[in-house]
Amino acid sequence: MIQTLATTPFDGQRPGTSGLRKKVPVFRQPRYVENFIQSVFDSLEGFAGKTLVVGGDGRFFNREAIATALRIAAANGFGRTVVGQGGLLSTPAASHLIRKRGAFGGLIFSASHNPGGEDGDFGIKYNIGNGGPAPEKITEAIYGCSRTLTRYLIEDLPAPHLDTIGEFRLGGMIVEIVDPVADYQALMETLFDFDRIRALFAGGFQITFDAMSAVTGPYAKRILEATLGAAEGSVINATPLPDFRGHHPDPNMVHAAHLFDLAMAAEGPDLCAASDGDGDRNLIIGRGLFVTPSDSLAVLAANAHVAPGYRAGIAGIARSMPTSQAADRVAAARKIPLFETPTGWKFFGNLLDAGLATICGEESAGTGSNHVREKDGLWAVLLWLDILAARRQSVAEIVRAHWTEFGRNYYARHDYEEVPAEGANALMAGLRDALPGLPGKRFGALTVAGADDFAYHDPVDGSDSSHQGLRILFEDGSRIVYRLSGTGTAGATLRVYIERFEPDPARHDLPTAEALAPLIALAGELAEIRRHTGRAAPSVIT
Ligand code: G16
Repeated sequence: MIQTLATTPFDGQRPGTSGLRKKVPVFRQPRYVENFIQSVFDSLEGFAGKTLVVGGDGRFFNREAIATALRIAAANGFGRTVVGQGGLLSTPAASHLIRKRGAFGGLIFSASHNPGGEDGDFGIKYNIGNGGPAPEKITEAIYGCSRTLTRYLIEDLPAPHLDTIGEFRLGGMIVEIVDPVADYQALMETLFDFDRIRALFAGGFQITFDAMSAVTGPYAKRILEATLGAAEGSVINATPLPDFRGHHPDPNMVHAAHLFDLAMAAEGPDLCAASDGDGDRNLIIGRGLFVTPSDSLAVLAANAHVAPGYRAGIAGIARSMPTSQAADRVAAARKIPLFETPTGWKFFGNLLDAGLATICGEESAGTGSNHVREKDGLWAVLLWLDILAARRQSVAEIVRAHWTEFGRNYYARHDYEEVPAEGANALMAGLRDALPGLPGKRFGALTVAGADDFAYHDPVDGSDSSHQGLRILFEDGSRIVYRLSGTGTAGATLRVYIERFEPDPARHDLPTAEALAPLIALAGELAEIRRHTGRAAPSVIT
């Protein structure tokens, strides 16, 4: 029976860069999940009898939240929900299922790379019918609904058990529990030359893929080991756990430092890779060489045509504004357009739908293509493998050849995590005020060519997004960018992105910190980072 229960709004249910993210205890408050999901449905129209895809990354509270969501979806009139077995679906696999099933949309339960467990983070994201994150127009409507909500609808029957594959009835709705890997694997087989990659592994190529005790374990085990023949044990931390074994499932140089050490060993694997909590991010380290996400985007875009799914070439490349300009050089050389968007995968959706861009990427370890409408960690690893198999060179050889051809964009991101919000806001406000006075100023060898607060005009739907990060551009092509993260759950996180272009191959082997030293010092001075944050050094450098 459908119940209509009274409720009152919660403050702060505004989706950020990637859905609503809060601490688990916040989500566990009575009516909190109910309110948000009802607000999502209240902001939408025309879904009666339609299909909703539901899945999550397996973190603590995943099953409870999904059970609640199913009961609310049934009460609101969805005809069918397609749910990954065990409540698991990687974010890219959910995106694919939405597209494949012609679903109205999907709910993804994840806080991505943020830590899990009872006191960790949780999140809910709504994706639209193209498979991608809801655009700002919808997330703002959800927020609007959450502020005036007075009731929610819920089916009073229990949701079916999530572990048994098959179809079950929940009130007027069918709940279909599916294998989370099968459709995704089938899609990958259309994009890449699996025989060629199989031959690569048969020839002794070694990979270590760290699933970080998160959702990609079952995907990587079945695709890399069972199908492509990577040695058993190549996929480590392959069982999704509610607390990710107490780690941050964030594939960066801090939380996956052990992979870096492994890859730097003389006898290390040919490729070390990892994905994050929900499977949309990737880390790529070849033996002896870490590949920055920005470089990875550029290399993948330059070589994608070797893979069957991209043989016809790519229509364009899109990158988020703070991502390095390495991809711009590939686009210019190949005479294809380059789109610079605000941070957030949702900004790529229109470009992909319109066929303007084929490959997209972000400095935050995300790369993807028009095969789904999310970034895709395992896809990036498979494309790297296909390129390695086709070119018969090592990761380091391919990246060095790329730098020789296009030049090298030295790049680093400095994060100041969980700093007081007032200090972070004051830093941004002070710097924003100072921007008009910067052009023409000289700082040592650097001269400011321009400075602005990045704004984006979407060429497809004409929407505008302002205040997307402060940019200081120098005459030699170097850049410093400042942004406040939209995905943190405590205080504020200041991100400072630093980049310098080096055309001379003789200077492509400097340590990044050394290559960027003058810019790093200047970034601290210009924004008075220490005064505003109280921090002498960043908490994470990626
Ligand atoms: C999300 C978004 C990405 C964004 C990243 C970092 O990734 O989908 O587009 O680049 O957050 O955002 P911010 O700098 O605002 O923290 P994920 O993997 O967390 O969903």
